[in-house]
Amino acid sequence: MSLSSIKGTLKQTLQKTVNLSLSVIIGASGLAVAAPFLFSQSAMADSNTTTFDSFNTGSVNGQNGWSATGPYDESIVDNSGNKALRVSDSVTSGSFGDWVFAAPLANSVGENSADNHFEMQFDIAAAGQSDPAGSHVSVSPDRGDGSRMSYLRFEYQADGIHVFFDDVSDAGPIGTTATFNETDIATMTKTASHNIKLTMDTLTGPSNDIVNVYIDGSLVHTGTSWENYYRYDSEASAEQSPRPVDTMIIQARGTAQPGDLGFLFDNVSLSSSVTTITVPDSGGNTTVNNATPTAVVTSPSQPVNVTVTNGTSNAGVDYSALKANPSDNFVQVPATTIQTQSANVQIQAGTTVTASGSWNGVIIAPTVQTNASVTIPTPSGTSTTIGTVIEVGSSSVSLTFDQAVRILIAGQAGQLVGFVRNGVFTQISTVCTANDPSTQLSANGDCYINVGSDLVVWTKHFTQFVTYARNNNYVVQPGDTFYIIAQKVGLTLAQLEALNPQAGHPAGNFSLILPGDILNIGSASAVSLTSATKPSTSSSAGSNGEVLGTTTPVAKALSTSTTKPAATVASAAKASSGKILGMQWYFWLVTLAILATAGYGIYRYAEGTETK
Ligand SMILES: [Ca+2]
Ligand SMILES: [Ca+2]
Repeated sequence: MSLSSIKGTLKQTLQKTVNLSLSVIIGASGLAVAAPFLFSQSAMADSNTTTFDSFNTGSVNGQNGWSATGPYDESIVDNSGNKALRVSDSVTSGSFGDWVFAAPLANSVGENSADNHFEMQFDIAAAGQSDPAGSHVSVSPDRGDGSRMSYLRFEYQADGIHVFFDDVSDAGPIGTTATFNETDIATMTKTASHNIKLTMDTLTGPSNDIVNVYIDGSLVHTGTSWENYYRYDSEASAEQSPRPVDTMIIQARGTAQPGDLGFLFDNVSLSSSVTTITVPDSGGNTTVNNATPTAVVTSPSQPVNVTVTNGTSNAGVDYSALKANPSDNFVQVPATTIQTQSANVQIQAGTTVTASGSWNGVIIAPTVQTNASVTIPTPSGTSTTIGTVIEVGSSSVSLTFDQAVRILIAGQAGQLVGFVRNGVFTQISTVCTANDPSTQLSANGDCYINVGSDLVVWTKHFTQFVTYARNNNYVVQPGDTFYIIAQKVGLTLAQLEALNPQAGHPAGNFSLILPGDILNIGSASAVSLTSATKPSTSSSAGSNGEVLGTTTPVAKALSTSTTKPAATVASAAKASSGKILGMQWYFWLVTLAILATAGYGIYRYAEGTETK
């Protein structure tokens, strides 16, 4: 049937001119192909899709499982073979069971059902362009008798089709009157078709169902269901419990607008499956696992504790419901703890998380990565051993925070630590102050501190974090001098000498070392492998004599060699550079004496000093 014949059919039916757009219906059919459904692995999951293309024109009632037994303005219309369902508010009623119902799923979705994740998706377009403001239809998940568990209303207004969402707040007990919260969630153009998807997770217990509404592929709203209306409101006393759903109802209630053309529906898909999300309980606690890897946070104030079951893939915390605008790339989050076997992340209350680009609001829980996934710059003659590599945040965007986040890496106290961003390794060389490191960190800053047997990083960004150790042994390379080695490994000359009293030829003669000699450069220490060549630019105001005094022998040597005991590692290194100069002059004189009395050494300490 051609567009003109659709118009003719509608004109016959409605006695008015129809302005049905060809592009609207074609557009509607085009969207269906690109609208995949996500299923869990549940054997119970099922789905159905209706294109209407095999339907007969006229009422949808009785066709392929659809029903519409009331005297309403609904009909299958045809555009050159692409058929669609048109429903208007030309006739309205407060009844339920006789409205338009989609072909039901085999498996219903509900708190007491095997499946607890429901999706309904469809294309919708204006059937005409001249319906007056207020013309509307509503669409809801339902079980076939009008027991709606959520609600979307599409309503013509001067600036387009407004989409209203209603959910229910009712804390109970039974007999309490529910409050229906209506939100105007979107305004869609009237001249194009739009794809609508509503997902509903019916989680066990009150006040915790999650309903998400997507328009043209983008999440536009997150709310809850009508579960508490059925659970508590006296209107539901005949059956005081949340309803399962297996279909979708299309209806028009309220004021009728006779002659309206209403809306076209096409490519209606329904599905049931097992949810992949969990929500915090009344205490804010939840555990994620492979079946439900995502914890969804809907309260902006309740602290959340997420425990990640060991072995969970793609565990994450979804804050998208807290975004002021779903398209925002930032969100303010409540106090959050994410506990995994290898790490513990603590985000402070009220922290704003900002993404470097478009972001779905999900923070991926710390995940252990392979050691081979990072490369740490290692000076020749030395080797490093990677302890733990964890990735946290997002694999697609960089996440930053306006308040420092605490990341505890279990069992890694005493290790060196750094992070990898965009493939570039950066050592975290600043030691945190013992208290309130938030004030210590600049934007994108980091510091670390040993806490018991664990290593804690305070940071304002998420990425890959790496703990590692430098091996004690350094193999003397051709051209090396004590001075060059000290520079390579980030020690002062005095520290290197203190660690190697038996080095040199003869022992104690540091001016003569040979390739292949083994020097002790300390183990994991507070001293940076790279600080000698890449001096820290963080002029931290913090200090931590305790850490310096309680870590490795190298750190102890450092704390005794510096003239500023309270200085941080970074500033201590700087302070000791003056000492290096002092030692250089001393050893220069020694070297001259050695050269004068013992002839030429193959490897001269003086080489190092000449470069200063
Ligand atoms: Ca169709
Ligand atoms: Ca629930």
